[in-house]
Amino acid sequence: MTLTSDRSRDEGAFGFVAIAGRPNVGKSSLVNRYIGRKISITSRRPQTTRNRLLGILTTDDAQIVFVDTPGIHAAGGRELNRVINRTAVTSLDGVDLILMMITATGWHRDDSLVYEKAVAAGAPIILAVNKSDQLARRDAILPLLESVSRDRDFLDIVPLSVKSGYNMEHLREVIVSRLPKGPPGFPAEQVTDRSQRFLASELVREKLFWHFGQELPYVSAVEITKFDQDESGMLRVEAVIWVEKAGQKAIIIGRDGAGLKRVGQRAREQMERLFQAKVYLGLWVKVRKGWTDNAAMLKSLGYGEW
Ligand SMILES: Nc1nc2c(ncn2[C@@H]2O[C@H](COP(=O)(O)OP(=O)(O)O)[C@@H](O)[C@H]2O)c(=O)[nH]1
Ligand SMILES: [Mg+2]
Repeated sequence: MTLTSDRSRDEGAFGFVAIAGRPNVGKSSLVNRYIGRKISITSRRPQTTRNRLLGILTTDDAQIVFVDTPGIHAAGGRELNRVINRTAVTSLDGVDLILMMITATGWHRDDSLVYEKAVAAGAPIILAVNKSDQLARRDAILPLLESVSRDRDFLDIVPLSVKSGYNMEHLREVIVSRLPKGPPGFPAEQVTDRSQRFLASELVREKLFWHFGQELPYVSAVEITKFDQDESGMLRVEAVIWVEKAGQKAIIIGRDGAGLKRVGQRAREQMERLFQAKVYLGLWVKVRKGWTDNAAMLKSLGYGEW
């Protein structure tokens, strides 16, 4: 058998890679950067991601299916938190690889919890140390790389900056080298498993994170009540923002409706970019007391479901 004939029968790599990490290390940002589109919302606050979401990266040599997960953290309190944490942990089951993310600032206590869950899930683990752009000097990361690998079992360790793009291609190649060979599982043009409807609701939720104070985004959920495309190609989207209290509703709506208008405007712009269509967006704010602790309501809003 010659090398050439071997190579001509070479198959690409295909597999599922779950991204595990405590909240805010840059998991969703990584998926968006690889896919080249905002399919997973991000913010400076923890727990922005609530659902499992696939980001599918197809290249000549491979198809990598990233499983974006909510951050794993020491959960407690409301049912919503428990559901989110459960989703994060069960998303690690049955994947080919786990990409664990930490940041260059050091190993945190919740990182140990994440590592423990990743080991329990059973797939080999690659460690990415993100936000290396925040270090004054690139080699300042070396002591951390050295210390995290002591007593822990990583296939590879890759310093990274999703923000600057540093080592993104290198990490992709490392992942590809560790994935099984096989034909792609999804059409090359498919970038996510989520519907446009879901992505629309997430973009509205992202703007709540961007525009409102500490608490509000955590007691808000977005339900799409209409999603139609008319003959002209215009998308008509209507959505309800659920909150827990009348006061929260007043805050979102804002003076003369200015708050809601701002959220609507920004969300609409991003929908137009993502869906490549003109969008009409109607938003309403409604109060349902205790929805974050109501299992039935959480289910009807799609939490804890794949
Ligand atoms: N400086 C810096 N910030 C980053 C980097 N990657 C992500 N971020 C920021 O970190 C925050 C959390 O990102 P996100 O993707 O939502 O984190 P997740 O909770 O792990 O999904 C956002 O404000 C991102 O813009 C990076 O490489 N460098
Ligand atoms: Mg996220």
